[in-house]
Amino acid sequence: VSLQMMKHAWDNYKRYAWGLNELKPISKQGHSSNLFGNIQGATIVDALDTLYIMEMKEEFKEAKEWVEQNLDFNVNAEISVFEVNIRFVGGLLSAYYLSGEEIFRKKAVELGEKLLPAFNTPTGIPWALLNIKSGIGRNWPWASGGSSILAEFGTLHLEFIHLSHLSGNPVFAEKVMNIRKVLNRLDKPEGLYPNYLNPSSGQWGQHHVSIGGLGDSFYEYLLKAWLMSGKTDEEGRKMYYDAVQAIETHLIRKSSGGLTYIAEWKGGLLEHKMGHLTCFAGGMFALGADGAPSDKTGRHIELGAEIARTCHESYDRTSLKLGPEAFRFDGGVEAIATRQNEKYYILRPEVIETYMYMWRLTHDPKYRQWGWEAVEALEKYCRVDGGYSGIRDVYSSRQSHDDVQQSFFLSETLKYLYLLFSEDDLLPFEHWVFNTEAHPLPILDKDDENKEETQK
Ligand code: DMJ
Repeated sequence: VSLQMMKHAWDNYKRYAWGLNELKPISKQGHSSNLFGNIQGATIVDALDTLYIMEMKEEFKEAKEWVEQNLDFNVNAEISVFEVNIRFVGGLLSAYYLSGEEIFRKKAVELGEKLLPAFNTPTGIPWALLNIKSGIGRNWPWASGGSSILAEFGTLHLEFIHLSHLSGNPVFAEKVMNIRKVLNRLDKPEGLYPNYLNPSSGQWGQHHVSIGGLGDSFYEYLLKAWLMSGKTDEEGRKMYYDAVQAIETHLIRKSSGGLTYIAEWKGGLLEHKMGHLTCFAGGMFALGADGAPSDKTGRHIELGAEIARTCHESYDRTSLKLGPEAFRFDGGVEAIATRQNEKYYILRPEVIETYMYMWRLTHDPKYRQWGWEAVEALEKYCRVDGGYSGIRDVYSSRQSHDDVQQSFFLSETLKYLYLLFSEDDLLPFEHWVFNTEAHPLPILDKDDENKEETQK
């Protein structure tokens, strides 16, 4: 089924928005997000590996030809360093590792080089935004006193390690290792990492902590950096398990109805709200269970299962059986959105991602069943003639489409669904880690390095 879904999403993108960043499936035209400046083709680059994995050979070939002929980084564009890294660099790296086609390696390294000026700050903590022509960077105007964002500068590590590996140029790895150094020098309130860090002073901004938006993939990349290093990156490992310990103590709570959730922390006060984005953490805890301090392994798997259940409840308690952007555990509600502006669903993957990890790690059939419920809801409410659309209010049965087919729907949501219903030996966890946009990157173990050394 996910293959048919991918075909529908791709064919319509190709028909109505080819070469543009994303598709507007209702108005049947291109959608351009300012996150990518005027770099074009986000959906193509994000979808390359999904096409490859699903063996959509013709489509992969057209996508590759588009990359060869049209993907151009010599543009005057202000881009989000994080978004371009996870979607474009990540997408190109995976396409290279899966297909072995040199063009993807070349483009990935070329783009990586364009991103380097973002690190020209007093601390080396990169800017959020960068003009890739002038090399001038700045931060989001809304971010606490000119801060950079934890989930943004903390989500470069996997791709940059691979860029150094593939280019032979250590500069990429040096940039991300320096980020860790800065973080390790700082005091962390209650062992937690605030979402904001000022790249000039090297001091935290507001003490807000989140495992959802603004924080999320920083934690994911600590764990995955360790896994991707063939479990040699002890620093990444320690930072991850220490952080999870602090999260468990200060952020994880159980509702009176017995649902485990991860709250947000604002200067010591809890906001009992969990974002859809936070739902990825179920899969992360389960993936990290194996390496946890020995008395903690069971607890990490259990946390993964509990978060998966809570996030499933957030879907099940809506009219459309698709989850809201954020749900709350206060004012008498549990796992329900109470604010109008938190009721939307934009084709996000995190809940299905967690089902996929839980399925692979436990083989409990309920995760496939929950994934199937999501497929049915997507087909019923998000599929339209011109592709797939997000929904403005998952509690209302009146149709209200947002008219955007997000590129991560093709790279993540559909890929994780496909993996959920495939055998475990398709992209096995022993050999691959997924970047935060679901782009698989191979584990670089010590043996590989040795082999390459002797080949040289
Ligand atoms: C994706 O771009 C990535 O998964 C990112 O980590 C968070 N936001 C979207 C999907 O929701």
